Amino acid sequence: MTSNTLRVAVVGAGMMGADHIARFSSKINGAEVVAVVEPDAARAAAAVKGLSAATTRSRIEDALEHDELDAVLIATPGPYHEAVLLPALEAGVQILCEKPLTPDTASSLRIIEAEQKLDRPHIQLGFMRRFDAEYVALRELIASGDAGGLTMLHCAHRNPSTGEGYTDSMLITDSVVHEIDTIPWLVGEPIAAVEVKKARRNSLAPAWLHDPQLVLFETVTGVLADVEINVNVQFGYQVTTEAVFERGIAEIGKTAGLVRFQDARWGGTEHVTFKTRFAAAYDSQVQRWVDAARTGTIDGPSAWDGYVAAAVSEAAVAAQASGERVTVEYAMAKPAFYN
Ligand code: ISE
Repeated sequence: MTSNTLRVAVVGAGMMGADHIARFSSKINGAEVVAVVEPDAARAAAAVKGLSAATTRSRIEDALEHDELDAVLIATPGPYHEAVLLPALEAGVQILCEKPLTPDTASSLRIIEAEQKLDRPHIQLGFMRRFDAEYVALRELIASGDAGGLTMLHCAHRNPSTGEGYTDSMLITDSVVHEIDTIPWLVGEPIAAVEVKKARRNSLAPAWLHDPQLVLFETVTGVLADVEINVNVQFGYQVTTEAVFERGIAEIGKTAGLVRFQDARWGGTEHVTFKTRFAAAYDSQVQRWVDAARTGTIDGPSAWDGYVAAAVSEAAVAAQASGERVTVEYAMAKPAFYN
C-alpha cells in the first residue's frame, strides 16, 4: 500500500459497481475509489461524478499500470471476471470479486492455480450472505448443537422479475449460487449431490424461462436442503431459510419492520431488490474486506469457496438438464494455502 488509505479500482460500473462506488463514498472507512474501469464511456463518466480523485479507464491493465492501486473490486458479470482476476493477481493487489468467481470449474481452477503462486490468498469472494447477521446467528446455532442435530433446510429465493439476458441455467449459476455457498457454510460440510424439479410454469415469467424450480441438495452426511428458486414473483424480493433440528425449528429472513394498521387494513413493506435486502451485509462485507486488505489479507470467502461453488453449480446445471440426481465431483481436496 502506498498510503494509509486503500486505493481501490472498481471494475464495472453497472448496478452492483455503482452501488459499491456509492458505498465507498458514504459508508466505508479507510478506502478511496481512485479509478473506475468501465468500457462504456457514459456509464464510466456517471460513475466518477462526485469522486474528485478518480480516473476512468476502459482496461484493467491501464489502471494497474498507472493508478498506483492497492486493490480492485470486480463488479462485472461472472464471464468477465477471469480477464480481470489474472492481471490483478499478477500485479499482487488485493481483490474483492463479486460472485460467481468464474462461470465454470475449468476457469475457477485456473484462478486458484494463479493465486497460489502468491504467498497468501489475495481474492475475497462477494458471497455477501455470510455477512448477514441472521445467517451468522443461524450458523452459530447449528454449530452449537443447542437445538439438536440439523436434519433439513428449507430455503426460498424469490425475485420480482428477471431481465432479457437471464436464462434457465442462470437460475442456478446467478441466483441459487448464493444457497450453493451458504448451505455448506451453514451446515459445516460439503454438498454431495443435487436434483432439480421444475414446478408448474409461472405464466408471468419470460417465455424462454422455466420458472419456478425446486433444487434439492444433499450434504455428505445426508442433511437435505431444498431451494425454491422463483424469480418472477412480481411482488418483491425475499430470501428466507427454515432450519429443521432434532429438537426445534429456526427461521431467518422473514419480512420484518414497521407494521401499520389503518383504514381497515394492516401491513408493512417488502424489499424489491437485493441491494436493500442485503444492504447491511454488503456494508459489513466491504468494510471487513477493506480492513483486511490494508494488512494484505482477506476476511471472508476465498477463491477456493468460489471454485467449490462452481463445482456444485456445474452439477446442478447438469441435474436441471437431465432431471436426474447428479453427484458433485470436486477436482481436489482444499489446498493448505486456503486454510
Ligand atoms: C443477482 O445476481 C444476485 O446476486 C441476487 O442476490 C440474487 O437474488 C439474484 O437472483 C441474482 O440475479
